[in-house]
Amino acid sequence: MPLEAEPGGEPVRRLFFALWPDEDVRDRLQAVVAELHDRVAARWVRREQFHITLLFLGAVPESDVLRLRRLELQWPEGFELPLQDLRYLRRRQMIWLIPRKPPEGLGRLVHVLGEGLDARSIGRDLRPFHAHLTLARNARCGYLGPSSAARIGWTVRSVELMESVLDRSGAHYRVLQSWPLQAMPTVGSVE
Ligand code: 3AM
Repeated sequence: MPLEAEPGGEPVRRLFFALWPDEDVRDRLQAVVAELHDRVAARWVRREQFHITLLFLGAVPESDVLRLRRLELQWPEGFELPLQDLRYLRRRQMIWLIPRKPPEGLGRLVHVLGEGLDARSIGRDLRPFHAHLTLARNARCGYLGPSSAARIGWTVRSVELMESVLDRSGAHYRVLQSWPLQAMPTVGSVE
């Protein structure tokens, strides 16, 4: 299905699925930005906007927004998501924070979500998923080097449906719906 707005004038909203960090993870992400801020010219993502995009839906007609908010899927288990590596994408002028090895749980989640949307004929961007958290855009820098702060352990327990609202100052994101993932097995539990 195309991502463009439906013909006929039905209102559309710009939506995507994402992982939305808690305040503690946001603090640590902000510390990474603070460390880079003075030596890299860039448009830094604001603390309240940090997220990891899982699937981009684009312009969704209002009638599908309700269907999406009521989405019921066999959600997989939550997982640990370590974000260790800074990556500078020179051509796109972006700075990403990425997991060195994306956890299997993350791949499973994106897969379940994609299959669930396809089964309901809800259109989405089909480009392959690359796990990353965008820290900056319009970045001009050389080698970033390791960041002492970039050892972020994030326990992912939920998945979010996000709305992106564009205004003159850029995009603002808000959580439209959140689904808890299955509880993780307790480490060290004995039969
Ligand atoms: O989380 P990041 O910053 O990587 O780049 C946009 C942002 O991703 C991406 O969706 C997230 C929230 O806007 N995005 C925007 N337009 C897109 C498109 N047409 C897109 N991703 C895929 N296709």
